[in-house]
Amino acid sequence: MMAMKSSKLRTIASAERFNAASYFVDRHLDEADRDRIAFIDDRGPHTYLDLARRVDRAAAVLKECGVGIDDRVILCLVDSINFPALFFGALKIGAIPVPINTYLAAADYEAIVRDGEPTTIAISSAVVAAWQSVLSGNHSIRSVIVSEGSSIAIARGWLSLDDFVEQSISTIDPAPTRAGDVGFWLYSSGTTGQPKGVMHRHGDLLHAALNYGEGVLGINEEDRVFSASKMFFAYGLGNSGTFPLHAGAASILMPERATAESVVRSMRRHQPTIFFGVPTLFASVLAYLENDDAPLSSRLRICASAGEALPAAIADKWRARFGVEILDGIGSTEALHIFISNRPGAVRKGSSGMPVGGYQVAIRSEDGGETGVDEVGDLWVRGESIAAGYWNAPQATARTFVDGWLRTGDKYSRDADGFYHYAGRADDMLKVGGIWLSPLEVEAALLEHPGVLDAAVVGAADADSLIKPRAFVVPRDAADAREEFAAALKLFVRERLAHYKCPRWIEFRTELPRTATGKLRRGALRGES
Ligand code: 3UK
Repeated sequence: MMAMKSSKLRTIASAERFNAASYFVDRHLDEADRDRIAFIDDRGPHTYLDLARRVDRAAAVLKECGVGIDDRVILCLVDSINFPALFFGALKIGAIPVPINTYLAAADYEAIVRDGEPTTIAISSAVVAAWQSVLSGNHSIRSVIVSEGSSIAIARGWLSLDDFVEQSISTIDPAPTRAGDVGFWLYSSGTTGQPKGVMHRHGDLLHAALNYGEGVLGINEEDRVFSASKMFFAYGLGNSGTFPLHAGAASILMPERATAESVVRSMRRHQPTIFFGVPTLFASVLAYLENDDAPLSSRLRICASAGEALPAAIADKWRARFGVEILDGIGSTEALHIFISNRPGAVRKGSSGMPVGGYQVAIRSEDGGETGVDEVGDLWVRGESIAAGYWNAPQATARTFVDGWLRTGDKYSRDADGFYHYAGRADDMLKVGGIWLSPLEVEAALLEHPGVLDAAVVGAADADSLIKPRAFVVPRDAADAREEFAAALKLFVRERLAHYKCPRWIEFRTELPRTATGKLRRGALRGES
């Protein structure tokens, strides 16, 4: 299976006809591979043969819905075998799968549908309620597929994927796509806070798997990987999907939300060799197991972290407790995956590591020249997995994708030994638990409360040096500046926005620092202790 050399694969991924479903799934249909385990989910293990059949059935369902080449298919799915089935099923017929976050609110889904104009959506039963109001309005969606649970589907006249899986169908021929054809989108709210469809090519999936999955982690057939980050994130899509499929390894999928409890349970049960997380999760697992000495997985050989900077103290504690180092690396939805990373056995704590093979990295000063040692500048990256651009946003595309380079929006410095160090964002966006958070969105939610006159949100470090949202609120009635009102406001935000967007701390002020022109001075609030 691994006989083909990387250099040959790189050529395939850049020139010839290439359909990601043929490569990642159907390539494993020879006798030596097909009975190996590809995924383990709540229903048990699924072989590579089973995966290929499910991909073909998902492709057949999509065709039945009238989905054709370049039609967008939104996937709002919890992690299970049905995710790769629909993702690769859509890619196989030349349609554009668009995985989206299952934790968003109805208004977010509505904005994405308006922007991307999908003809079909596939949703998990767990998110049906959030989609209800979107589907009752005006939209481009002609068909709804429910991933699991046929009774919900029957009641609403939707299709049930599980019912199709029981039927036998003939194999589906892959659409004659090329590596450079756009294959899928991922919505990201980086930079502006407005979600934008990041358009990736079929070949980008293979490049990320070669560069990081194989090049840095050396994932192989013996590995069993587990990612706490879900497949609808670029991070999880590589970790749980394309990396193990590239290597012929097995991948553990967990439908529940990743909490310390669910992650520990899953690791102890399935014994992964590689674990992917975000700093917040590593910290919460350490806290959760404070009085529990049992191992997580006796086979664990590598842990990887991304999404936000990994504080050295968490890496130290993790290594002392589990005997495995955490490799911090920076990636982005636009780059598809990690492009600067620490290497096994050569970790520089507190740094993001060194450029991953296949990527060129530059730190530029204001005048566009490259910065010197230890000097902070703007991080740019170039490489073959980088997106083709944003859907329907030419100005944002022109700002971010310049002369083949991607502007990350991150501030970075490089030390004398060549290690890269994160130095914050160039904009006001926050990464909380590895996920984008726009302060403006949380401020807008707070301002919807009739008792709030003014509000500002900035990032503040918690006891683990991890950034969480901190809100400053000017109450309409000064007598409201009390703990009860703060608790009520948190509840108010939690009802409107995804759970991770709720402020960790709310503090009351009589006014907020603003410039002469009325612009909020977030910098001043960031410095407040
Ligand atoms: C920040 C980091 C410091 C940074 C991602 C791995 O996070 C991912 O993608 P997003 O589009 O966000 C990208 C932004 O997140 N960031 C990510 N990793 C680190 N900052 N240290 C890190 N290790 O601001 C970056 O621009 O959500 C991560 C793989 C695929 C991904 N999409």
